[in-house]
Parts: sequence; structure tokens; C-alpha cells
Amino acid sequence: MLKSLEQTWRWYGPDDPVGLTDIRQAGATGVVSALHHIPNGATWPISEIDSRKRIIEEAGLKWSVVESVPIHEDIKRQSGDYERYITNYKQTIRNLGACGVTILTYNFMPVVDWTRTDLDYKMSDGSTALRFEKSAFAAFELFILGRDAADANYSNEEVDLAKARYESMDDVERQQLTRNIIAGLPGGTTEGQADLSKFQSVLQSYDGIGRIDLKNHLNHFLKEVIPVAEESGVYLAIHPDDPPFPLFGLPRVVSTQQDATDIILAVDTPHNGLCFCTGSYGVRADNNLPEMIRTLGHRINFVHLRATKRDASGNFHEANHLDGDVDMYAVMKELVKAQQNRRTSIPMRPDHGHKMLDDLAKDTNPGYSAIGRLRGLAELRGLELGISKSLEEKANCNS
Ligand code: DNO
Repeated sequence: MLKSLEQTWRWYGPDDPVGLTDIRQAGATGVVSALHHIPNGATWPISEIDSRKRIIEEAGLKWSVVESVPIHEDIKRQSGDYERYITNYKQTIRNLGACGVTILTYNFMPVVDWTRTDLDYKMSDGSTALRFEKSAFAAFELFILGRDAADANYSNEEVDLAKARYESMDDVERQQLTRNIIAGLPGGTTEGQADLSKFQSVLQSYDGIGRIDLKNHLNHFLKEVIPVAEESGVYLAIHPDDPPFPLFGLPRVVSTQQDATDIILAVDTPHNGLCFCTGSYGVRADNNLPEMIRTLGHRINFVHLRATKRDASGNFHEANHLDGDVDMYAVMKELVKAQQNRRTSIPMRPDHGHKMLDDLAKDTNPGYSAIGRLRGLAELRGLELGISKSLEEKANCNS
């Protein structure tokens, strides 16, 4: 029997409304978790890692992946105390390795982690999804935040659309949009800004930092931490930009196949790997996901499976896991092959999910309600099993 992907599930910790028992019943064996209470930049102590690990193991599960140990903005800007923060990061890696938690996800997005404008987008079947609406985002940037220099990023037509969008919203909707964008979504790795002026000043702290600079800062970080990951038996997995294009004029360096290739070559070891998030990379029509897995599969240390659906106006929403623009069959086939080549079970988690059924009436973390992800995991697991069995049958016929 071919090795199957390791099925994991994101758990925000003891306060997550979806508990460890739910995760077991969903059929996952691994947990993806982080110590969200530890301030960004501080070292994760062994005692804290151990106690989270124990809670997970007592529930009959395994802590398979850390998502995320956030990267302090000073490291991304290479400013202020960045050397101290890199030293702390190295110690966190050593501590994780010592506790046997060996896959670590992070991202290198300046200021904002994953970004959506609408957390409750109504689907035709009555469920709700997360959505990025270009004009709403532009309305925020141009007319709510009023960022100097934002005009340069938009055509006249886009500014007109954004103006009309801004005028279509009442105050409550404008406040909601603002919160969605600046407060940081759950599990996001950026601080989340309390008000617009703070947000504005963090954006300004990136003035003069372009794409090449950010790439250099990432490379410097990798050259420092990857040798420590190697010594500690820890495998890093960089999450792509979500969405995979610049926002607020900030550079982004993990959006394409070329970006991912540059990163893995910067320090060429399996410990410097990728988190292959199909929903993030899949927003760009020029990212050929099956081809990316064929080429980069040897360095994929963790997988997020979800499908996004683009429209002609540059918006996208999160579709059901087997719908949308991501060809999940082709993706899964390549993943099955990639992991056979590596002779290991690569952890995957069903990423996000629609809010549906009983969850519609519950307070849940956006994208992380139980039932939508349960549906996703069930569909993905079935798809994988079907593909594995048919590959096996084919191999048996040929032998
Ligand atoms: C959103 C997540 C991201 C991801 C980080 C990884 O649902 O995929 O917040 O965890 O970007 O560092």
C-alpha cells in the first residue's frame, strides 16, 4: 500500500472552539498548533512547548507541525533588534527539536499576514466563505486609510470603482472592513494593529525597502537559522504570500514558482523547505500547481489544501475544496507521487472551509469552523485513496 499523506488539523490551542476530540472524530491524526500567547520575537521555552505537546498527546494525537513561529518585523526590515530576534528564533528551533516537534511553518509577509475583505461571503448554497474583493480593498486603502502614494498602484478606472464601492458602504461596513484588514486574522503572524494611525506607521516603516531588499533579508535569515534547524532535526516550511501579490505597496517574495525555487536554493538542504498552500499559490493563474509539485516536491515539508476561485475583476473567494480554480485531482496525484519519492508521509491539512450547517449559528474562527473543514478532509482523503489505489493497480498490471 502506498504511503498516505499525514492528515492533520489546525488547532489554535485550548481556547479553540473546535477541540481535540472533534479533531479525532474528524479523522485527523496530527495537530498543527502554535503558542499564540508568546509575544512575537520571544523564544519559546521548552516547558511551554512540552506542556502543549502533552495536552495534544493525552488526546491521542500528535503535534505534527508548528504553525507558525512568527518572524518579527525587525527581521523582515533588517532593522532595530533583528540580530537578537534571529538569536531567539534559533533558540526556539533548538527547543522545538529537543521536544521532538520537527516541522515549523512561517511566512515572510511584511505587516499583514493572510488578508481578506469579507469573512462572511454568502455562497449560493447558504454557506459562507472568505473572500478578497479588489474594489473593497482599494476602497480601504484609498478612502479609509488614505495611504499616501496608494494612487500610483491603481488605474483611474480602479480608483473610480473603489470610490463607488466606498460610497456604497455605511459606517458599520467600513468599520468591519477596516477590522478585517488591519486587526489580523486568527493565527496570523502579524501583530494586528489597533488603529489606523498605528497601521499607517508600520506601513511607513517599510519605506525604501523593495523586493530585492526583502529577498536579501529573507536569505540572511535562512543562512542564519537553517544550519541550526539541521543540527536540531527541524524542517522549516515557508508559507506563500496570501494573496500572492503586493498589498499596500509592500514587497512580497513568496508568490511564484521562481520565488519558491530561489528560496530553496538559497540554502540547499531539505531543512529549508516549503509549505505548499494550494489556496495561496492558486490565486495566480500563472502558477501551475501540479508543475510546481513536480519540480519542488522534494522540498515540500507541509501542505495546505484548499481551492480559490478567481473572477475577471481580480476578486477571489474560497471555494469548496474540490471546486474552484485548483485542479485538486492533478495536485493530489503529484503529491502522492512526490511523497512516494521521498518515502515519507508529508503532513497536510484541509485549509479553511465554508461555514455551514450548525456552524452557521456558532462563534468560530474565520475559515476554521469544524464542519466545512470536515467536509474538506473527507473529500480530500477520498480523492487521495482513489488515486493511490489506482496507481497501485496500474503498477501491479505492469509488473
Ligand atoms: C491562514 C494561514 C496563515 C498561515 C501563516 C503561516 O489561514 O494559512 O495565517 O498560518 O501565514 O505563517
